[in-house]
Amino acid sequence: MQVVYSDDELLHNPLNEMTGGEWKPYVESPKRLVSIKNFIDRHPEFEVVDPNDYSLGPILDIHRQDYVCFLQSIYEEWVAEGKPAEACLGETFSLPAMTGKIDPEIVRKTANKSASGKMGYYTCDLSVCFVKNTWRATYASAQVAISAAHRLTEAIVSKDKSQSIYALCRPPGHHSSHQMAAGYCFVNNAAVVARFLQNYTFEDMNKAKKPYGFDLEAIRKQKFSTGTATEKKKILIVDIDYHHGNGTQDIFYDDSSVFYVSLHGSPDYPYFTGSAEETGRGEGIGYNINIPLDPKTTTDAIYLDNLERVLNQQSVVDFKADIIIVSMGLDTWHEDPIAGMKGLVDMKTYRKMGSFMKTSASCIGRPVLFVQEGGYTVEKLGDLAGNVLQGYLET
Ligand code: SP5
Ligand code: ZN
Repeated sequence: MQVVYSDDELLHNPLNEMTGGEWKPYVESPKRLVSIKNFIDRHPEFEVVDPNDYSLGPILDIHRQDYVCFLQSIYEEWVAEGKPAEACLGETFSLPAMTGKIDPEIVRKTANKSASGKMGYYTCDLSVCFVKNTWRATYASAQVAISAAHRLTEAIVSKDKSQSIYALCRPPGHHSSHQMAAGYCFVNNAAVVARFLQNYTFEDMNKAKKPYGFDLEAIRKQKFSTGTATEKKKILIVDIDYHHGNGTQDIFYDDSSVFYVSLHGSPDYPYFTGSAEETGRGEGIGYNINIPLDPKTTTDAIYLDNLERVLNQQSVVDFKADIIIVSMGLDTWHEDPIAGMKGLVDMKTYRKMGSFMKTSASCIGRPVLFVQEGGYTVEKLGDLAGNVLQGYLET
């Protein structure tokens, strides 16, 4: 299996975050990726490949232009205002209770007058922190995912025997929505590739592909394009991160061409989303399934039973997805420092998660793109990721 990875993803390295009323070392650390990469390097069934550069085009198919400008420039503006260089963090958030009755365009203009205003407008919690190279790492993470989608498409077009790939992404993506950073996430990598697979023909992808070389100024000036595909592929996103992927759900909530399924711990972060009653809106009704699980009582068997059941559920099978995207969080593991289900204690469970992505009725015979999300037990991450991927490969 190919693994797309870039060293640039290590450059986002905030010192601390505010968690549960305390300053703690930033949990979403570059060491996470190093741990997974070490495992990958030691196992010959994996081949690490570099990303290419597909410009901002695919990112702007998901995220608003003003939000992407914010990601690109907020850190410099923060420092220029004389604020601390080690932590650019929100302090006052634009909740509907404060701004809901005002014309949204006026709120947007007012928010954009200061760095703190922008942070409160475009972020929603204290696990979002910008440092000097946050945008550089975020851009790399998105290009890693997009490159993986292009390679997977190549395998599909040439009818290769192996149609799976792993995007070793960091920062993660699933809490980020059209114009919001949240929960360590800045760009929603899984959502970006879902749309990229839908909007870009293989020829569009080939045309958009450039050698990867990060040049901040060049990217600011670049012209972006989108794809020309006329027939939308159907994408099934299976989110097995411990946390509910509120961003991914929000992005595709009205959309019947992307089916979002999430298993997650509840009650827990992000606190306001993830209920089983959230089933989609408008055209999207029926294309969103949430399975909240009690982190205190969920065991290996209960977790696997729920995953297997939903992946064999009639509505998901009838969707007849063209491609499966797995939002692969590894923070369900019982020892996770900020998450974890108490009863998920068996590494073999992760192997079975991987094998379901090949054998279940909704996934069988489909190409699979694994996108890395959360997971914070640094010393175990290599084994956890490896088990999911090997479970898939060995089935
Ligand atoms: C991608 C991802 O996994 N993001 C998760 C972001 C979670 N941030 C807030 C965590 C708050 C958890 N508080 C738990 C305290 C444990 N002692
Ligand atoms: Zn998570």
